[in-house]
Amino acid sequence: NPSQSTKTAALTSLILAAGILTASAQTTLTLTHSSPADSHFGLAATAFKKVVEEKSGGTINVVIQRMDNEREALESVQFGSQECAMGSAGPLGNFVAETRVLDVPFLFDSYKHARGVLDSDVGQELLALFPAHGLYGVAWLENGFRNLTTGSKAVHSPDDLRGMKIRTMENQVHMQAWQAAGVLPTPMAFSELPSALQQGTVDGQENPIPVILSNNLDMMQKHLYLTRHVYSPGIFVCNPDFIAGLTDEQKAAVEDGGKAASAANRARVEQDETAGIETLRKRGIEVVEVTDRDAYRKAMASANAGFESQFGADLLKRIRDWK
Ligand code: EAX
Repeated sequence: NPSQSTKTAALTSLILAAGILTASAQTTLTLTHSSPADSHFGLAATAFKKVVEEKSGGTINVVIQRMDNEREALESVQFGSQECAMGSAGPLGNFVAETRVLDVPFLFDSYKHARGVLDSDVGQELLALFPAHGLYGVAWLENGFRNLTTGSKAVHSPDDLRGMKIRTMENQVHMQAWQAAGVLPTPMAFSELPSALQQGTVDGQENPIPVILSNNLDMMQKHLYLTRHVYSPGIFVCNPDFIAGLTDEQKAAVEDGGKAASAANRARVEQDETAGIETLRKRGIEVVEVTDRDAYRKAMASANAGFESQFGADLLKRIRDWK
C-alpha cells in the first residue's frame, strides 16, 4: 500500500525532526558538588536534578559531577565554564565578602537558629549581593556545625591546641578565630585534605559530622571533639548569565529545585547528626563530648573585636538575637 508507506515515511521524518528540535532546545546544566553522592550535598544535587528536569518539561538536562576544590568550583561558575555548584560556604567570602559574617564562631546556638537566619531577610539580603560579584545565589544549603578532629595529639582543653597545625578552609574568619586561640591555621581546599592528614602535614582539622562521615575522615584521625565551634553554611550558586538566558518556566524550575535541594540537604544533615556520631564511634574514632565548649569560645574571643569592626555590631546582634 503506497499511501500507507508514504504516511509512515512522513511520520518517521516528523518524529525525527521533533527529536532534533527537542535535542537542540535542551539546555545542559552542569552542577558540581563536594563530598560523595551519598552525602548531604550529593543528595541535594540529586533532588535538584529531579525537580528541575521535571518542572522544566525536560528542557534542562542536569549533569551532576563531584568537585572537592570548592574555590575552583566557584571560580568556574563565575567564569561560566560550568553552570552551577554546591558545597560548603567555606571559600565563598573570597567572592562575596559580606557572607563572611556567617562564619563567625559561636554566632549560632543551634541548627534552628542558623536555618532561621538563613531563611530570614538576612539570608535573602546576602543572596541579593551575589550578582554584583558574578554569581547567582540559588539557595543557602547547610554543611553543619564544625567539630575538631586530631591525629595522634589529644586535646584536653583549648590550651593544648597552642602551636598545633590545624587545617582550615580557605576562610579568613575561621583562620583569624583559630589564630586567636594560638593555633597555626593551615588553609587548603577540601580536595587536599585527605593527603595532608595521611602525610601528617597537619595535626588535625575541623568539619561537620556529615563531612567526616561521608568522606571517612575518621579513618585518618584518632580523636573527634564535639566542639561545634562554628556553623558552616552551604551554598548553591549558578552563573548569572546562564540564569538570565532561561525562560520563565525554566527559572521557576531552578528556584523549585533549589528549595528541594535545601530540604534534602538539611534532612540528611539532621540524620547524620542524630545517627552519625554513634556510627563514627563504632567505626573506632574516639568521640569526646566537649562539656566546656565555652572554653573554646573564650579562646577565640580576642578575634571578636575585629569581627565587630568588619561586619558591624548591629548585624551581629541582629543575627544573635534572631527569634
Ligand atoms: O564538603 O572544606 C571543607 O572542610 C568543607 O567543609 C567540605 O568541603 C564540605
